[in-house]
Amino acid sequence: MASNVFPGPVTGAVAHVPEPPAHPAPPLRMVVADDSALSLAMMQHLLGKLGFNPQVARDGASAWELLQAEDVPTIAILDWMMPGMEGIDICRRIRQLSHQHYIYAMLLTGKSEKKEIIEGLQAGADDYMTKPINVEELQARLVVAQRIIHFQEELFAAREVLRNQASHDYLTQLLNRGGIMESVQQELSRSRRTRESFSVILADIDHFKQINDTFGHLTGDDVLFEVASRIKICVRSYDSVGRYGGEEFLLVVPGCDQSQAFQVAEKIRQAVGGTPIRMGQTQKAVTISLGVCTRTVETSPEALLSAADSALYLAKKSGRNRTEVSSAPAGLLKT
Ligand code: GH3
Ligand code: MG
Ligand code: MG
Repeated sequence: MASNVFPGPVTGAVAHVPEPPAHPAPPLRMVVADDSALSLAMMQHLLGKLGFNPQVARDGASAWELLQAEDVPTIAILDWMMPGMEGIDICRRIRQLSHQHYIYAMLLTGKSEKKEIIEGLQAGADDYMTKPINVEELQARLVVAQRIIHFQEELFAAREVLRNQASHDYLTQLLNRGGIMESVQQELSRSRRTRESFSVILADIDHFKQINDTFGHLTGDDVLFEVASRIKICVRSYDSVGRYGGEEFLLVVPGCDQSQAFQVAEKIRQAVGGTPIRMGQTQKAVTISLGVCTRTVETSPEALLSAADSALYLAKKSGRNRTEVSSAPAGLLKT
């Protein structure tokens, strides 16, 4: 049902609208929806004066479409009564969206009964304004909205930092053991669905203890960082690299069969060993040994890792600075 509430005169003279701050924060993306062209034009005008540049919608469905855009709007000012999807329905839908991005929903309506206000807030509106629009009230409420949004954004950013810290290794900035094992698990599930093969590569720096013993632990740390950086530039964006242990690295290379994974491993071996690494006043070649294992039939992460570890052990035993490919445990992996 279309709203027949005339927006009425704007109270709080437009001439009194305070100037936007001299150095405004980046403008928030905003959607305003109203089926009354007059109300919409008035809101657009007022919001423009307050420094906003809203996207407008003449019905609920169009507003909902705008709210689902990739560049999600942060504030939605919604008329309650609109044909098709009402503002209150949009509030309910907004609250069902994932909380990657918070949309601050304001209902703007001629409905001013207590029970209506309660219903609107219960549907998920963060704020409730009644028509006719009072420009000073609108501005004050937008200041509240911005304060909450700013706080939300800080919380989301802090959560992202914590998530990143929980899955990454501080020294090398690679995934940590938990992070890379999650990638193994995910890739295993994906390859079960797609029947596509994928490989893991376990790599271990040769005689790393000697580097620590000769140049000290801090230089050892620098070498770890440099080796990690060289490994990273050898892989594609959809490969995962993690620090599996002290001087051991684990790579997950989706879509790679055994010979392709062997080539990746050899590329890494050459990138690490091909150019000496600075250690204090001198520089020295550092080599790495690698074990490759390819998933071709049902297996577990443990079996996969254990097979890659056996291949790595063989590479160490056969003289280091080399890549060996897994000879799979019987019945688990086909080579
Ligand atoms: P191999 O060729 O058989 O792999 O010999 P290796 O010396 O590399 O292996 P070993 O396991 O004997 O020694 C690994 C060393 O790595 C011992 C440990 O102190 C060192 N290490 C582990 N984590 C770190 C770290 O975060 N920083 C530094 N500097 N050293 C580390
Ligand atoms: Mg080692
Ligand atoms: Mg080791």
